[in-house]
Amino acid sequence: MSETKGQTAIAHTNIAFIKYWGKADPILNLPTTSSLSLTLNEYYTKTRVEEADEDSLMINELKQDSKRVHEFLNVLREEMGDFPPLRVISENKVPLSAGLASSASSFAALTAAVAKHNNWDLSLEELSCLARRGSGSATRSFFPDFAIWDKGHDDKSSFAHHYDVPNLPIALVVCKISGTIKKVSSSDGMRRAQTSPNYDAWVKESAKQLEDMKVALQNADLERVGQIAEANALAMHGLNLTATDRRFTYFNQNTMKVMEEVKVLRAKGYIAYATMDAGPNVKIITSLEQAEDIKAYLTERFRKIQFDIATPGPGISYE
Ligand code: 2P0
Repeated sequence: MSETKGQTAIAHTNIAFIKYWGKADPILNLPTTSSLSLTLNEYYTKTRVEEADEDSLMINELKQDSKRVHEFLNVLREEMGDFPPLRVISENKVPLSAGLASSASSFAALTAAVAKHNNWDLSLEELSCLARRGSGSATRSFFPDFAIWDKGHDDKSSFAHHYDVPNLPIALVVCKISGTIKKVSSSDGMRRAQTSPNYDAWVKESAKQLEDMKVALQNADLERVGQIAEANALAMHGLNLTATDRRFTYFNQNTMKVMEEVKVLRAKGYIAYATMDAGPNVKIITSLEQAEDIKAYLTERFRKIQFDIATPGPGISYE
């Protein structure tokens, strides 16, 4: 039996501790700030590309609108040279569009699969640079554990690299508050956040927080890592609330309630800091040792919310 020629790649999603929230160039996806993330073991996208008659997209066995993927494949064709149409078949183990950054793992896996399929000899940094054109956060999903996306100043200088952190026993308690499709896309959210009068101050503060975060990571100071990440996330969400173009929030009542419990947990002596992305879910930064306790505590209080424990994950791989 002849097998269809194709290639499969697996990318894990990442959660930013220092967020990307604004574009200096929306076409090239150049960010206004550098960002830093942790790749997660539990959530990933596995993508296979096969030659076909036209570009198409299936996610979890359902046919999807392929416009964004088709446009991205055309960017790759422009940058790297033409290749035939591709059927893109994705298995997504990330809750779709609910603030668990499925576009990060999706565009990283797609870029890697297409590159390998076409025998392009590229470094992880070069793949990261290409993936940026599909989705900014995808730049960081090629690397295990921690990655930094240096904002750069043009197409070739804006990509992520691995950030080596010695022995940090970190875990996240992921609160799956809502799995519904978000109302404001990340791109639209960023555009509107950039109309906040506080935006320039955020850009400046973010650069300082990134440097502080590197020190905290090198010192394996989990408490400080959490403090900086929480402050950075709240400042990001503050931009949304203060946008002059249709202010908005991704938070709902449960987001606020879980955030209150995070403070209670801290008062009880736990390491617990919240970070939120383009959705209502709260990710609680804690230690591997305390994660189960925190999960049990929250499960007791929020019977309808599902809590997962996520741990540092691997970089890109192929099948
Ligand atoms: C991040 N997020 O750093 C930030 C924090 C969400 C909140 O990157 O427009 O899907 O495709 O470049 O990467 C989500 O935005 O946006 C994101 P595009 P993306 O993880």
